[in-house]
Amino acid sequence: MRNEQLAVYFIAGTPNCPRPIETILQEAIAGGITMFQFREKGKNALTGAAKKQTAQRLQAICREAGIPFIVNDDIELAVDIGADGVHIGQEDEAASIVREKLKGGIVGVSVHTMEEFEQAIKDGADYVGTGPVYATATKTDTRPVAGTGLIRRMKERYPQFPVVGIGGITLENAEEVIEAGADGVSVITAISLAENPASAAALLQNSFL
Ligand code: FQP
Ligand code: MG
Repeated sequence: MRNEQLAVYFIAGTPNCPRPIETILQEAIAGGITMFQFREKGKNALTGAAKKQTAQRLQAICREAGIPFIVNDDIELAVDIGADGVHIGQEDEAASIVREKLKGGIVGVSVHTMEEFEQAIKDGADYVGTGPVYATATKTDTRPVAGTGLIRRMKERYPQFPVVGIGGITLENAEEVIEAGADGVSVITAISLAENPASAAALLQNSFL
């Protein structure tokens, strides 16, 4: 993958979307998102065949648009449908094992410290997501709010390694995350709950100007 593909990284599952997730993804793509992660979890999340069918519809939309389709946590599903990659956290399967299962695919890892970051690099991660940069309501089992300091130190030490910020990122604070050195911003609700997901995505792109 290229670092530029992390620029505006949209994450969503059906529970995050007040309208059909396919529609919101299409609008987000029209606004200029560069990557998509299917994160189907929490209350009312789809499972089994319904989850797989939705994943395949979203995968087709991403393929058509030429953006990577990443699956959160569910490595089996990612392998089954031939996703472009997976995203795993510290509590999920090890990156080295995932890399083996998903031959040639993108492996993203969540990190919260410089130590976890360096381990992820050793394990062969393609990019890392770090946060929560700001307070978030979407995920309850989070680490303490990190601010932009860790991103700054990570990119000072490994300038070329792809890093995306996550957690509480909005149209207002996205620029701060990019200014700290992140290759991109990852958001759920800033796009999924926006009145106009396309313009929200476009405004997030503007953080790079
Ligand atoms: N960073 C990113 C990304 N995506 C994520 N899903 C996470 C971090 C969080 O396993 P994890 O991953 O800690 O929690 P969950 O599985 O509930 O999302 F870099 F892609 F922006
Ligand atoms: Mg996870």
